[in-house]
Amino acid sequence: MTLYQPFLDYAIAQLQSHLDLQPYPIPTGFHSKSAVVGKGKRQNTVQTDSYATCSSKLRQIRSAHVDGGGACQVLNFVMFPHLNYDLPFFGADLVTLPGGHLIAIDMQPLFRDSTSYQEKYSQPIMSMFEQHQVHLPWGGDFPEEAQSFFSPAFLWTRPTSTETVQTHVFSAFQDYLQAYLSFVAAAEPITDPAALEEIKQAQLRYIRYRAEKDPARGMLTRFYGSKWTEEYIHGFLFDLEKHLKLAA
Ligand code: DBV
Repeated sequence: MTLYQPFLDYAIAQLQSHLDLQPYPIPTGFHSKSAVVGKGKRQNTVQTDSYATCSSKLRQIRSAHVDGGGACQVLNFVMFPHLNYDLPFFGADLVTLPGGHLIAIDMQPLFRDSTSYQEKYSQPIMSMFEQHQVHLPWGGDFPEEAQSFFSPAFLWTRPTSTETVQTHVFSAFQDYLQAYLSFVAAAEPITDPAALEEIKQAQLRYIRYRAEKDPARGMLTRFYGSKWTEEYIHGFLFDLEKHLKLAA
């Protein structure tokens, strides 16, 4: 059992009970990848397992779970809505490296600066956010250009103990996931062509940013090489552009 397996198990169980899940293909060679890294006593196997599914409102639900034993534990879990919904993205980046834990959990907005969007998708979760922030204080240093992709309810924290991850972070993850699933349940399809175009542009902006700035690129490249890593990022983790090209 790894640090983040209970998070993934919880998420999958919730998805199964609340959504009409359908299979989502994982490209060949990306289901599970492992490599032996380090030398001598520090030699270690690092395995990355992928999970993917989808539903009538969510285009892609996917995770990358990296198990590098004591040296590295990561769960990156994202839900990407279909382009005919104004839903935010659900994003969780749960990272444990020798230097410590780094936790990002959010419902990342399509339209960061729209008041009506914030009223719809951030206001309802602000009290939940504030409750969790008591135990999970702001984590400091944060890439400036990433700010437009996060909501006012962005939980960004660097817990100093693993126990905090297992208790407070896990509880926050559960609450955000639950709240997201209720937004999904309430979401109605958008049909206005101008609104649809804005959603598509916002989704592309987000996905391009994440693919280009993926903070895991360095780590994954070290483990598995650059060819595998770039294909994983563009062909699976952030695959909207690939799918739009295939559909064109
Ligand atoms: N992050 C991912 C994916 C990962 C992943 C797909 C498969 O988007 C892991 C794995 N995140 C990961 C790792 C690190 C981080 C760090 C391994 C540590 C990198 C290192 O220290 O070497 C939020 N994640 C981070 C950081 C941020 C985020 C801000 C700190 C790195 C930095 O300061 O640049 N999550 C990240 C982010 C967005 C998001 C920027 C979005 C817009 O959702």
